[in-house]
Amino acid sequence: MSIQLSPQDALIVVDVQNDFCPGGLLAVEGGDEVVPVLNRWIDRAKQDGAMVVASRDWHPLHHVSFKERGGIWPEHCVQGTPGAKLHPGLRLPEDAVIVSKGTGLDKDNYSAFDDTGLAERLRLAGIKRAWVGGLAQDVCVRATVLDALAEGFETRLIENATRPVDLTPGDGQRAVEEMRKAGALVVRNGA
Ligand code: VGL
Ligand code: ZN
Repeated sequence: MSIQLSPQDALIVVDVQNDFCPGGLLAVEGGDEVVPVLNRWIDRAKQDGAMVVASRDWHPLHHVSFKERGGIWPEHCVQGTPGAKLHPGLRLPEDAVIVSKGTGLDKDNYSAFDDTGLAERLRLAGIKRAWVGGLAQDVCVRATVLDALAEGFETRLIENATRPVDLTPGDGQRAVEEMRKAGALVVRNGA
């Protein structure tokens, strides 16, 4: 494809972690299929001088979002466990910015912008546009895209670089529509 990025663009790779991939504790169907797509976008970002950000869900044991605490999710992405590691196939550059979220025992964060300082960091770097892909489409990608828009970034969802949890069938498609209505441009082509 021929999309041109620039130093005013940031690629935000959301939660591409083992636990969200097949075999993980909160596996998203086809979750690992986003890896080669995102690797092409990472290459493009590096070539064009864009910033690469990777968020990770990074929960303490007994996190409030877990079923044992009355939350809706099975235990997942516990700090320091293999499941919390970024997918080994993801080729992040050395200067990628890593953002950890969901680190408080009693608070969950779905968005890579929530309590992370990411918006300020992007603004300081002169970033105007955010391109978002990763997992899961209807949970943390959705929240990240909506926050990126609210923070004033021109925001693009890389739809084919996402997969939904679909706790209720159709959640993914509804989330895409919601992101579009909020002002996100939805792109599907590879980098
Ligand atoms: C996520 C469920 C629970 C996500 C995180 O990254 O989409 N989903 N925690
Ligand atoms: Zn989580």
